[in-house]
Amino acid sequence: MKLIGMLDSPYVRRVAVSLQLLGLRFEHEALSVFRTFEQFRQINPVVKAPTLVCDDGGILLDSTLILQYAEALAGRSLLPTALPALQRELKIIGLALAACEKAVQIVYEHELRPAEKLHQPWVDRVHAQLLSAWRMLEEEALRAPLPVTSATMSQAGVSVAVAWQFTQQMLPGAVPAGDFPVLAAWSARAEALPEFQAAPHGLGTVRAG
Ligand SMILES: N[C@@H](CCC(=O)N[C@@H](CS)C(=O)NCC(=O)O)C(=O)O
Repeated sequence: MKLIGMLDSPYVRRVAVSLQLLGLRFEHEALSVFRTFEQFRQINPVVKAPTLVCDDGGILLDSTLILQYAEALAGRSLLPTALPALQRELKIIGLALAACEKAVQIVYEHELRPAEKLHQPWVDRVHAQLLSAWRMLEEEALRAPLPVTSATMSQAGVSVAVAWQFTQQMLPGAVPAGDFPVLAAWSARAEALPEFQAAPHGLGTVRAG
């Protein structure tokens, strides 16, 4: 199977790291939804990253749905089964995905919209939502540490780590690391894991494949 999309997308990176943690082999093609729109469109006319091209040639989109497929393929899950643990896990994933969405919205507002058309009240609203998501995640991480080894990393951990890295890289200063000391320290440990090192945020290709 082949993962399509750039590792500067937290959604693509989430899938790239998770596939490795699940022990699945895959190829990676770092196509951009912007710079290589036409090439991407040949694979998925909707041009959404990530796109997964399955071994039978069929395509899947949306990181969460791709991960559902990947877990069925691997015969194991990065989610806990016990209900209280699952509830906390899903809350953290939801917050991390909201943080990704809000950070992406701010990036698009600045990079895609002409400066004179930027609507500051909308940017302020989205920034406040972004900060709320990170505050809630910091509280969660303070309340009970998130696992941070290759053997224990769960989907919540993967999602928080890629969301944090994306926010810090793409919106420097928008979510000051000093205000989120638990997450900042935890993220550094997550990024040092081999599965993250093999798929660093940026323009490159997954090294593990
Ligand atoms: N909910 C989706 C979000 C994916 C998403 O928005 N990806 C961005 C790249 S970071 C994209 O495809 N942008 C191009 C577009 O929406 O037209 C997921 O989890 O995969």
